[in-house]
Amino acid sequence: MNKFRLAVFSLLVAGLYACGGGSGQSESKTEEPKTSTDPVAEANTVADSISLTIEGNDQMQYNKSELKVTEGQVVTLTLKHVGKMPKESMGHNWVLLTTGTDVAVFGTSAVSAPDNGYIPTDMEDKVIANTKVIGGGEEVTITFDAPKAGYYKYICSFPGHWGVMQGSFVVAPK
Ligand SMILES: [Cu+2]
Repeated sequence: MNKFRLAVFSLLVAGLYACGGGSGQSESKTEEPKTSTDPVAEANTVADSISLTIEGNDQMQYNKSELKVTEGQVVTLTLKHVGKMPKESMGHNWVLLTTGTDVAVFGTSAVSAPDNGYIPTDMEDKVIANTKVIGGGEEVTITFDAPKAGYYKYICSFPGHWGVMQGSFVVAPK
């Protein structure tokens, strides 16, 4: 019995020495962060780019009231006019405005800028990205960098449309 205990004790001591050894300790230290960091890093990985599609119709409506992206993403946005009316009477575009832009002022000013795609020339600095105006059956695609995290507004700046055709563009933090 005593012999057995002694044997177990010496095994434990041997084990402790082995674990306490320089190489044994540093090995377990470097391995631990590896296994705990990797899954987290993977969970936080965000795609470098994102593709969005939004439709406009002959009833003066977008089919989406909110679009979401993540900071730093390259955004490819396609606007489809799923109606049949020409762009002279039911044109649509998609205009992403900087935070704090007065949507009503922008939308009202746009009326006087048909030659500039209904982007008021004195408010171009309020535009983060925009498509040209399209008519029924047409579509247009633009690519731009997502702005910094926050809440933005997008509108159709075709005369009289901004009041109904607008939505939120949400940029999530990375
Ligand atoms: Cu419109």
